[in-house]
Amino acid sequence: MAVDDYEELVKYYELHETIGTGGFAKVKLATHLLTGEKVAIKIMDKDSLGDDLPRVKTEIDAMKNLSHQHVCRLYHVIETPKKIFMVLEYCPGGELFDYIIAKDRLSEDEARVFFRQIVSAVAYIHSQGYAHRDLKPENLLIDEDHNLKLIDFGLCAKPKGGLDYHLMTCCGSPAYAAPELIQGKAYIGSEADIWSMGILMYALMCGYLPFDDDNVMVLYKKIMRGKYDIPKWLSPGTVLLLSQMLQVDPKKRVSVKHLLKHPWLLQGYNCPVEWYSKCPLGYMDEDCVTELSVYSKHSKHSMSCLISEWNYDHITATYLLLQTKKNRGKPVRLVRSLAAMEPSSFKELKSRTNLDFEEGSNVEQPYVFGSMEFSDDELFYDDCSYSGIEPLPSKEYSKYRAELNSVDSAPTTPMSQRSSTKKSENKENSDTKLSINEDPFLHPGPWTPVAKKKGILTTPTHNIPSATKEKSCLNKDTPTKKPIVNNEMIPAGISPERRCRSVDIDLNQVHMDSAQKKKGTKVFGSLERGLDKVITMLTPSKRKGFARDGPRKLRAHYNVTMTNILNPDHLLNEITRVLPRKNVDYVQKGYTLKCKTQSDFGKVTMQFELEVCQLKSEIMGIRRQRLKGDAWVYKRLVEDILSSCKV
Ligand code: H91
Repeated sequence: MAVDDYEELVKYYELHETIGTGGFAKVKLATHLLTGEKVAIKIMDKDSLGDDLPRVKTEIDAMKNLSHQHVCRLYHVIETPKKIFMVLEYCPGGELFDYIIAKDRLSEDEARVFFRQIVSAVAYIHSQGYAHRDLKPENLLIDEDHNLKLIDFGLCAKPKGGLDYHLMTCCGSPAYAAPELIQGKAYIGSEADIWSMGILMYALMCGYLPFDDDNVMVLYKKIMRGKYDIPKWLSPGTVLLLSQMLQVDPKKRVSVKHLLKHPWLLQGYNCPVEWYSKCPLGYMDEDCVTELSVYSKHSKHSMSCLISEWNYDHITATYLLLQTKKNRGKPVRLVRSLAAMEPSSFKELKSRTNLDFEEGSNVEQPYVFGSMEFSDDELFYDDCSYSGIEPLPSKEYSKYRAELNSVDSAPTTPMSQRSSTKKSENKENSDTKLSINEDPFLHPGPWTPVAKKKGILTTPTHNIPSATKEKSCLNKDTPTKKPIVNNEMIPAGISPERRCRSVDIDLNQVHMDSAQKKKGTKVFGSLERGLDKVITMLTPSKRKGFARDGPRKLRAHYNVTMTNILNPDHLLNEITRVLPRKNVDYVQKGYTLKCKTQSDFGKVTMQFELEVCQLKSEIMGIRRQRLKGDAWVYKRLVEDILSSCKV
C-alpha cells in the first residue's frame, strides 16, 4: 500500500480490515475520527479501473443525489492521483444474500418486512429519475437496526428525458435481467427493475432463483419463456404477486406505484409502503450545525454555508455522521480529544482503542492545545481559517454553545430546499472567505501546504494557473462545483502508515442462543436458522480470548457453520483434503484458507475464505466469506465442499 495514496484518507479515518471486495473495488471498515462512527470505505485503484471508470462516476453522481432510509449513504469522496475513495454508510449485517442462504429461505412475514423496504428504496430512486438495473440480494445490505440499504449504483441510469425514456444498454446480472433487456430491445429502466424485484422476492422466499442455469443461453431461454416452479410453501397471495412482477411483457408488469399499496405488501400493515425520504437531501439539523460551529469556532451561519455546499468532503461527512449519531440517540458531540486529530504516535502512547469511541470514555474529555507553531501559510487565513479553530474545552464549550444559540439565528432548518441543485445559490450566500475548501475540523497544528496533486473529482477551478490545472475524469457533470483551494492544509507530523495499520476487528462476533445450537444436516441454513443477530464489533482490547497459535474464538453468526469436530487441526486437514477435489486453490494463513477458483484461461472466477474458528464450549466452526464471484455459484460450491467434509 503506497502511503501517499492514503495520506488524505487517514487524516480523517482510522482504517481497519478489508470487509469485502466488489469487482474492481476493495471495501474496508474504518472509523471516522471526529464522530467515532464506523464507515465502509470503497477503495478503487484508478489505473486498474480502465473501462470501469465511467461506472464509478455514475455511482458517485447518483449517490450524491440520493438520500433515503433504505439507500446506503455516501458521506465523502476522496480522489488522489492513484485512488478513489468512497466513504459510505457501514452495514454490519452484510449482504441480504448471505442472510437468505443462512436461513435457507425467509418466512412470508419476514420477506414482507424486507420487501417493503426494497419497494420503498426502488420507488424513491425511480422518483428521482434513476433506474438501478442491478437489483439482487448481494446489493442489499443489512444495517445495525436490521434494515436494508441498497448499494452498487454503478449500473444505474438516469435517462435524460425521464424514466419513461427507453434505454439500450444490457447490464446487470443475467439471472435477474428482464426478458426485454436480454433480447437487446429498447427497454424502460423502471419496468426492468420490477422484473428484478420479482426475482429478488422469489429468492427471498425460496432460497434459490426462479430461472437458473450454468449455461447463459439456456438461462436466457428460460427467462424469455417466463415459466418457473411454484414451491408448495408459497401462499396464493405470494404466487399472485410474483406472477404480476414476473410478466414477460413489460407492459403487463405491475408498476411500482401499484406495488406501494399492493394487498400482499399491506398484509399486517395498514399503510402503503412509505417511499418518500425521511432524510431528504440538503436537510440541515440545527443541533448538528451548532455542534460543528462550536467545535470549529465558526458562526452558525458560516457553518451552515459551508455544509450547504454539499461537496462530499470532510465537512459533508462530519455533518452527515453527526446526524447519524443523533438519529441513533447518541450525543451530538464531536470527539474532543487529541486522538481524533493528533499524530498517531501520540495516540499510541495513550494506547487508545476504538472502545473509547464506543464507550465514550474519552469522548467528552476537554482538549486544550499547547503552544502551537504556525507556518507562514497559516497567516493567510483569518476568522474562517485554520487559526484558532481547535475544539473548545468542555466548560467553555457549554458557554459558547449557549451564547451561540441565543445570538445566532442563522437559518439551519428546514433545508429541504437546499438540495444539490440549489448549491450555487447557497454558495453565493456564503462568506467568500469560506468558499475555499479548508477543513475547519482539522488540527490547527503546524500546517504544511499540500499541493493538490491530481484533483479529478473536485477540480480546483481557481487559484491555479490554468496550465497546471489537471482534469478530473469523474467530475464532468457532477452537480456540485465550487472553487476550492489548491494548497489544502494538512497537519504536519501525521504518520499515515500507522493509522492504516489494521486493528483486526472481528466481524463475526455475534451472540447465539444456546437453544439455537442444534445440529442439522444443511451446510448453510439449518444449523444457524433463526440466527439473525446483529454483528457486535469487538475491539482488540476486548479480545482476551484470542490465542495466536490456535483458531480465533468467534461467536456464532450466520456466516459460521458449526461442526462436531473438536480438534481444529483435524478440521483444517479435512477441508484441505476436500478443496483440491473441488478444483479450489488455496493458501493457508493460520487457520484461514484463502480460496480461489479459476477459469480454464486462468481468470479468477471466485474468491472466498474458509476459517476454522472456535465457538463456545470448544465447538469448532467454519467461518465462510465470499470475496468475489457469483453469489449463487459460491453457495453451491461451498455447500458442496462442506458437505464433502466429514464434519
Ligand atoms: N458485492 C456486490 O462485504 C459483492 C460488510 C459491509 C458493510 C458496507 C457498506 C457499503 C458497502 C459495502 C459494505 C459491506 C460487493 C458498499 C457500498 C457501495 C458499493 C460497494 C460496497 C460487496 C462489497 C463488500 C460489502 C458487501 C457488498 C461486506 N460489504 N461486508 N458495509 O458500491 Cl454503494 Cl462495492
